[in-house]
Amino acid sequence: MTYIAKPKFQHPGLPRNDLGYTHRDYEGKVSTLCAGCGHDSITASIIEACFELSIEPHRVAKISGIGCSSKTPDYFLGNSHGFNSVHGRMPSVLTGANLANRDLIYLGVSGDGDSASIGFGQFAHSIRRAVNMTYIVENNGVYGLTRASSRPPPTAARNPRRASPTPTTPSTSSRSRCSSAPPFVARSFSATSRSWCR
Ligand SMILES: Cc1ncc(C[n+]2csc(CCOP(=O)(O)OP(=O)(O)O)c2C)c(N)n1
Ligand code: SF4
Ligand SMILES: [Mg+2]
Repeated sequence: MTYIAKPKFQHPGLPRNDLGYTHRDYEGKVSTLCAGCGHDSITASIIEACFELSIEPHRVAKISGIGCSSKTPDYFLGNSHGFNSVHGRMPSVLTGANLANRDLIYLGVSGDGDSASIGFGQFAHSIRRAVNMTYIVENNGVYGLTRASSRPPPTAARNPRRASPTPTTPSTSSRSRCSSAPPFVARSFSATSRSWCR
């Protein structure tokens, strides 16, 4: 995985949370995603939420699959545990880690391709089993990392990178989650990130 380490310097006047940490303590490496990618907005919101909730970084485990979205755990919570697993297999790896250590806070980071295509079964069963985790699906409407491929929950609109729309029934990952009765579901838009970290 490509990365650029961040400089350690920080302004001495940065605000601190109840633990005495600044936002810098919740950051990771410099993102190598495309400039303006919405995934980076989600990363910023996770940093903000963990700062505001005064979460101890060493108590968090970030587990992801494969994709641009699944690269993002490298860009936040650099002092947390993390594992970048296999495409669509984040839920099973996270479930195993959860069985081994129930004291950590588990963040599962995935994409619409990772969770609604190759990993759809794992996605559904992790909810059915009520695995103690926060499952984040960064839905950009495309297989971003592999470029130009239609992803599985198509809308009526054309894939902007493909000439033809996918001719199958739309299914959204949040609708699938609701049918499995998870305890809490939230959905937001990365361009309005201030609203969804609260
Ligand atoms: C088993 C397997 N099949 C296919 C791939 C190729 N592949 C890598 S990323 C990806 C799609 C990722 O899409 P998504 O989860 O939506 O993430 P995004 O890049 O859009 O954030 C695919 C098909 C792979 N790495 N492993
Ligand atoms: S290819 Fe798409 S999803 Fe991947 S970093 Fe670039 S803008 Fe983001
Ligand atoms: Mg995607």
